[in-house]
Amino acid sequence: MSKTAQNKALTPEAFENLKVKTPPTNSAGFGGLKAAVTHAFKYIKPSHLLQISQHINQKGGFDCPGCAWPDPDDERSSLGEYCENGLKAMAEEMQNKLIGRDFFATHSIDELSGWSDFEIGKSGRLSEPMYMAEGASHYIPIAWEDAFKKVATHLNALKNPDEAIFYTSGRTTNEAAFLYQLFVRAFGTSNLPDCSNMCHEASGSALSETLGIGKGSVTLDDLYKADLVMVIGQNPATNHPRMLSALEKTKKNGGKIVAINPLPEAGLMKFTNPQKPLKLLSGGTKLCDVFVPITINGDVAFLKALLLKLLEKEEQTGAVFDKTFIKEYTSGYEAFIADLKTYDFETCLKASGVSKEVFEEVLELVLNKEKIIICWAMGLTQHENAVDNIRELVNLLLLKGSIGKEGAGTCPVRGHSNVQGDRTVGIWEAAPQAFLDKIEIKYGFKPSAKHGYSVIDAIKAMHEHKAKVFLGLGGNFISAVPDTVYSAQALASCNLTVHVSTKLNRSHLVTGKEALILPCLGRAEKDYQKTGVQMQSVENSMGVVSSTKGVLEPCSKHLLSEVAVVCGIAHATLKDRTQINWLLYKEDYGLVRSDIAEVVEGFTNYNDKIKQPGGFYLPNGARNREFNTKTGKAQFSINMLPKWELKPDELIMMTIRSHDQFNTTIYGLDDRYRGIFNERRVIFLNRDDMKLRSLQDQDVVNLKSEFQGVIREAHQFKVVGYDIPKSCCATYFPEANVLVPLGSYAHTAKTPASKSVKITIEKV
Ligand SMILES: Nc1nc2c(c(=O)[nH]1)N[C@H]1C(S)=C(S)[C@@H](COP(=O)(O)OP(=O)(O)OC[C@H]3O[C@@H](n4cnc5c(=O)[nH]c(N)nc54)[C@H](O)[C@@H]3O)O[C@H]1N2
Ligand SMILES: Nc1nc2c(c(=O)[nH]1)N[C@H]1C(S)=C(S)[C@@H](COP(=O)(O)OP(=O)(O)OC[C@H]3O[C@@H](n4cnc5c(=O)[nH]c(N)nc54)[C@H](O)[C@@H]3O)O[C@H]1N2
Ligand code: SF4
Ligand SMILES: [Mo]
Repeated sequence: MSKTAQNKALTPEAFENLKVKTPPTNSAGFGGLKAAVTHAFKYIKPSHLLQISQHINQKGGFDCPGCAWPDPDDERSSLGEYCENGLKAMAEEMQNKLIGRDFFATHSIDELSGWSDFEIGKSGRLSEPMYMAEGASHYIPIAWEDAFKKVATHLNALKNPDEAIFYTSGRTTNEAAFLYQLFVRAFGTSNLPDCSNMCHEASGSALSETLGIGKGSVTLDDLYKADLVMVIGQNPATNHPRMLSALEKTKKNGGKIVAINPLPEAGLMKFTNPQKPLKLLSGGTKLCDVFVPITINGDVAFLKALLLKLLEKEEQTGAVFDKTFIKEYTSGYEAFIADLKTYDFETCLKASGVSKEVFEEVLELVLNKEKIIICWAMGLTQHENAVDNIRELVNLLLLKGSIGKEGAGTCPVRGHSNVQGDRTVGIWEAAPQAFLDKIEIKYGFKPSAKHGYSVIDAIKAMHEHKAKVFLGLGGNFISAVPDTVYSAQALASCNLTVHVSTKLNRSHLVTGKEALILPCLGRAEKDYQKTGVQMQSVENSMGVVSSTKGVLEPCSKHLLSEVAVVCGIAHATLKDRTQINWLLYKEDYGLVRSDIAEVVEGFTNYNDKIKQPGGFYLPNGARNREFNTKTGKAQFSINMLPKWELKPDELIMMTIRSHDQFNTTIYGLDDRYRGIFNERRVIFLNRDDMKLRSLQDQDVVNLKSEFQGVIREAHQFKVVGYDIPKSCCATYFPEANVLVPLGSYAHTAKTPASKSVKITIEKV
């Protein structure tokens, strides 16, 4: 009998062979280089490795498909502008194994779903389009034109365009993303959920409201020039490794660094730049001046404690706040101060879990520094009060006048390599009317003004049979979203699920009645079209748009580019319902860029500017103290302390990334910087909490979360005693996603609260 959707969606509950070592305090250096090269050699051809390493992140080369950390504007290192995890991302994409009709004839989806995510990912690159018929057990080959027709037939059979969901993951280039959202809007819906909904959506909401732009304000150069950089809720050594080289420069220039994190993440403590061989001898740079071991979700409380003390000192000395800035550029100051005064310092500090000594050290720095940058990532955005976290840190920056000046500002560190660009060019279920108006003027149809489904809403809509076709441009929806069991039922209830992908993943196994896998080119591959090899473009975390052009031959001749897939689907679906000639765009991507230049702000002369080595900066009001908010000023905000409480036996759990994964893609089974080898089903626990529960290292436990009366369970995790605050614990994503309730998400932004899941544990 066929496995149920939920059984296929869950990661197998089998153990590998856990080894635990003392976590290192240093990061990168020889260890990182060695790990990356050894890893890469296992999966790709040596000649490919050489070509990749010469062109990745070089001007005129291709953009690393890893994270969105920017490349230096000036000189780029001839030793290579990439990191260990960039190389791993490439090795994963350029695997020398191919999977096609033989693979799928041999392995049923039931069988594949019993494989671990690591095994699924290592099966190879998808090499031809595949189709799964209703009731079938195996995928079979399908011709591209037939696949397009199949999608078109399903879409056109819907009663209402809002019954289709069009998901995007953040690797998609500007050109493909623009065409995709154009197609979706021409089809008649705004249902464009994306990975951003689960990622920095809360940053976007909070920053738009307070500073008038949903992106960060700093450049790399600012980071070098800051007096103080606060890194909150972020693990750069693993997730944005080259950020450590930038922080090393900050230090060299005399800047201080504070890390606020429940875990003493390795790279923040000490870093050896692998591109500076001499540093390897001297043992690296101590990066972090103060480490703040905060309790999970203690950030608003900690920031409030800081704000209260800053206010106290300002009232005593008048020398703490930037009063000229506040007067000229901000609004809401009085109300904000009045509200702040209703809080008690001791209560706030206690709620943050931070000691007075550590607090004083941070206070000293914040009091005395003028140019402050705050960097953050998922540790702040994946909570029910995520938007408050970010608004509160903006309050701090505003008081210090640390916005829109050299060496100061906001730095939300983005995840996927083009997640920021995708949003800029229109992947947004809640796009502003001004953007929709421009589409109407340019293309002569009226896009739906109704907001579409975000990820959470899309899952509910599928579950309630309000949505019946799911199409994913990249990504691995079922493993990335919360509440795996409910979400699997949602996907399985669709008439058709379609994934445009480079590699096999679990989402291909949790199918609708019918399913398609449409394989596409990767970043490093040459994109041959009628007018020659095409260049594309991406935007990094600091708003720089640059070109990316593949250098390797495509791994299979049956692959299409994402642009070609989108054009194929659009043409088959819309026929002559619009005046848009879809098939022309795929012959020359310059035509797409010409359109973007007309429709999206900041892209004038796109085709010329993209040729500049290193790309070009998009306009950024906050960077120039132009605040595009309701009041035209930077907005102070009022944020409450979060109100949650733990029952006596409960812990608060964050779901985090290991060093050997890119989101749902599992590179390997180690988490070297945390001393974990050969296992992913682990739970990091405070040793006192272990004692309380009579647990020993390596004991096997089951996890349970209860939310609004519904119990969710995840079985078989091994206990690891770790340096983590009391009552806090950590597991890896995606294994623990089954415990994240769909109904627990950030207010305003709807980011799943996957960093604050209340759980209980039970020894097996
Ligand atoms: N190699 C690699 N690179 C990646 C990715 C990857 O998976 N692998 N993913 C990419 C993507 S899409 C993203 S969004 C980014 C993610 O980058 P990160 O946000 O760095 O990733 P996470 O592992 O989710 O780590 C969150 C960090 O926040 C801390 N944290 C958790 N809860 C709290 C809290 O309440 N308060 C504070 N102060 N800290 C907290 C955790 O201890 C952890 O250090 O990385 C991108 N880059
Ligand atoms: N519990 C928990 N859940 C989380 C998070 C968390 O911290 N905790 N983090 C959230 C975050 S920040 C994010 S961004 C999401 C990530 O969600 P997604 O973006 O949906 O997931 P990824 O794992 O990045 O997607 C990997 C798949 O993308 C495909 N792919 C890779 N490269 C390309 C390409 O160039 N083109 C195409 N078409 N496909 C490609 C491959 O088939 C691969 O299997 O997960 C979220 N989920
Ligand atoms: S820091 Fe990010 S973008 Fe840069 S090489 Fe590493 S993974 Fe790639
Ligand atoms: Mo992300």
